[in-house]
Amino acid sequence: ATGRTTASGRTASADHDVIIVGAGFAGIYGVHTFRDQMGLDVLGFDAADDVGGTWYWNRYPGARVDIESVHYSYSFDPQLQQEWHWTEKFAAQPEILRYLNHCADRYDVRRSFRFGTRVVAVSWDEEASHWRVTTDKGETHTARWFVSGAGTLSVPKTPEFPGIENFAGEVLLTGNWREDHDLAGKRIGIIGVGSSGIQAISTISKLAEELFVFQRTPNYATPIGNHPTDPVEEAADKARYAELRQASRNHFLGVPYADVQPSALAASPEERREVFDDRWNKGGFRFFIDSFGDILSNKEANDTAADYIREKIRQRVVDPATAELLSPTDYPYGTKRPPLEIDYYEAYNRPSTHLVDVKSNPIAAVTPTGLRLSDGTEYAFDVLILATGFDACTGPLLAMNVTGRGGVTLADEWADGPQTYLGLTMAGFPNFFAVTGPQSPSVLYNMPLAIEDHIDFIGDAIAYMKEHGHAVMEATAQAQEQWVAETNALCEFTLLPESASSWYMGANIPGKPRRVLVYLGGAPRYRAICDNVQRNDYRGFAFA
Ligand code: N01
Repeated sequence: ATGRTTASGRTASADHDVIIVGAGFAGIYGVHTFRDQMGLDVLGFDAADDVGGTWYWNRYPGARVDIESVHYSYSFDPQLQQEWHWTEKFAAQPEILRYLNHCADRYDVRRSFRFGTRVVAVSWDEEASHWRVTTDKGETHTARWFVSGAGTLSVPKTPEFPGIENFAGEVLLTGNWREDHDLAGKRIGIIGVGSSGIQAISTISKLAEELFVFQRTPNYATPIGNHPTDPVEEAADKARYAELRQASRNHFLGVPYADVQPSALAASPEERREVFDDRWNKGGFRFFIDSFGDILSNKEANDTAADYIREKIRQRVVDPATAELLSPTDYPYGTKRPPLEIDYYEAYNRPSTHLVDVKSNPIAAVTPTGLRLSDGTEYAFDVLILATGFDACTGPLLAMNVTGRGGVTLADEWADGPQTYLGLTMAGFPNFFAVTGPQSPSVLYNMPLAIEDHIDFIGDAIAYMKEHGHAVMEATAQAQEQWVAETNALCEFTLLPESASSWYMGANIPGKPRRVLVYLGGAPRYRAICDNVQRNDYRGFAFA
């Protein structure tokens, strides 16, 4: 308990210094930092039965990371990164979950968490200057600081298909897939061809008796280029790990790529093809982020990449009509988050895998035996898989029913889109921190590094408050207004607004305000801004 005198002169005491939600990458590092490095009293909650976060909930077949595992991992413990061995270049979900379990043991974080416990309300107690956190067990706990490590893609989109409750078979959600399901030899229907759908389709196509893919918007998928870890490469990486981490943190996306060429349009067609071929063959996000610097900002440059991908699709898919249907034409490449794939397009060369266009002929209803389209066509299957995405970035925070100063709810504050300062704090919500929150680089910055940076910022901010005897820290309305304006302005320099259904823009959820949810200035610029804020006595924050 932390007794102290509040601004109003009352002595208040909170049960804990910090309450943190989520036991994924953020919660594990958060507990380690706040509890073990800073000596704070920390209580964590997670709705899951154990650690893992995203990698706990997404056990669908084919789930795999799409940033190289040597980079998509904690950087804070040099010994950990030397000792840990990734078996593949891009680890699959079970291996990442093993890694997070190892970390949970290594830093002994489980004892600070209450698992199987969902936070249902978070309210600021003005008098006591602390947060009251209520769980689905009906308990309320208090803490001076509240830290959300609830993630960005953790609230699956609510199914919007009438009749779904009458489906006789199993309905499985990729984003809430907690155990193995035997899909071999079954007839399966899957809705959605985002990153989750594409990974699941590629894997399930190989084992299903029949697979029906219901596609509304085709995607631009490029090869991940996975392979078993090469021991020589691993040794070389480990020998210069610190340097690699530094290079990652200095890169827009948080990966140590350094081959990006300035402009697709400045290159001759031959040079351009050479670059695209090279990045295509190297795999990972090299094609997207390490080919040409103007792909996300110039439509003509973007067209060259989109044409190249469409050509590849035509080469890989035997049936021309299917290839056509799989080729996106009505939005620029990269304005929806680009998926990485293994054998995805080849799945459609199997006679047992059927692509069904539900854009021209929308889904009308789920029936007891399958699915009916608007023109009356029916499809029958045993299992329905929803790979329909998430209420991204804002969803996880709003789901906790947060109420700030003066009884103002976050839902009301954000009715027209998120309002944050640095994508980490909100005016009117003192001592509240959202790790990888909306309007931070989050999903466009290698997540473990983005998380470490935010946890470190929060730790430093708490230390600063303690050092200066401040009870409360809060973003000013003015700093927040400027941040929101800057985030929105940066988006206007990109092609993102041209995509009709991208979750980057909140456009995948009916009724959600269409606002960019990510800071698009890149991780290095963002980190420089945060450093500057800290060096200037937390400019943009008010203390009491
Ligand atoms: O979700 P999505 P996701 N009727 O929103 C379709 C990360 N991730 O779970 O585009 C018919 O991308 C929807 O169609 P449309 C990654 O950041 C990473 O796949 O709205 N279709 C779309 O095809 C990713 O971006 C990995 O027309 C409907 C799909 O469902 C993010 O998570 C792996 C529909 C949803 O795609 C989300 O990916 C997996 C409807 N009513 C995920 N509603 C890695 O590789 C939705 N759809 C690390």
